[in-house]
Amino acid sequence: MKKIAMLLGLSVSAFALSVSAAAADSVDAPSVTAGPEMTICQDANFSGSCQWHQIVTGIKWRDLGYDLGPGFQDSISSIRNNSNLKVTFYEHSNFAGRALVFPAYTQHSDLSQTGWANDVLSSLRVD
Ligand SMILES: [Ca+2]
Repeated sequence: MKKIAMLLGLSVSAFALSVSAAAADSVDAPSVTAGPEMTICQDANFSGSCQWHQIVTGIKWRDLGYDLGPGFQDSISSIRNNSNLKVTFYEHSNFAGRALVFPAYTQHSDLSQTGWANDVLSSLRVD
């Protein structure tokens, strides 16, 4: 977190809200109020190799190895959705397998805690 904020020169403040457990499979905490709309990192705690993306309705990335690059297929370990849109990741390409939903302004800093979603995500959609 600090590393990202420093990299971007942003002042980031965390919310202290609670997330409804029913709203998503495994989102651990609300995210931040400033910064890139989506952060995807290969390691936990938003470290390792990361990418930042703008989020718009209608994004359909069927194969993260193709859409983001081969290093982001079956390797993502932390995700922040800092947009006002719902982002859904899938276990397999073409939106197959289990889904991991990130409601607006949510994140998961360590996907290994989900029990299944670490190093397996392969596609995503923004509806
Ligand atoms: Ca990883």
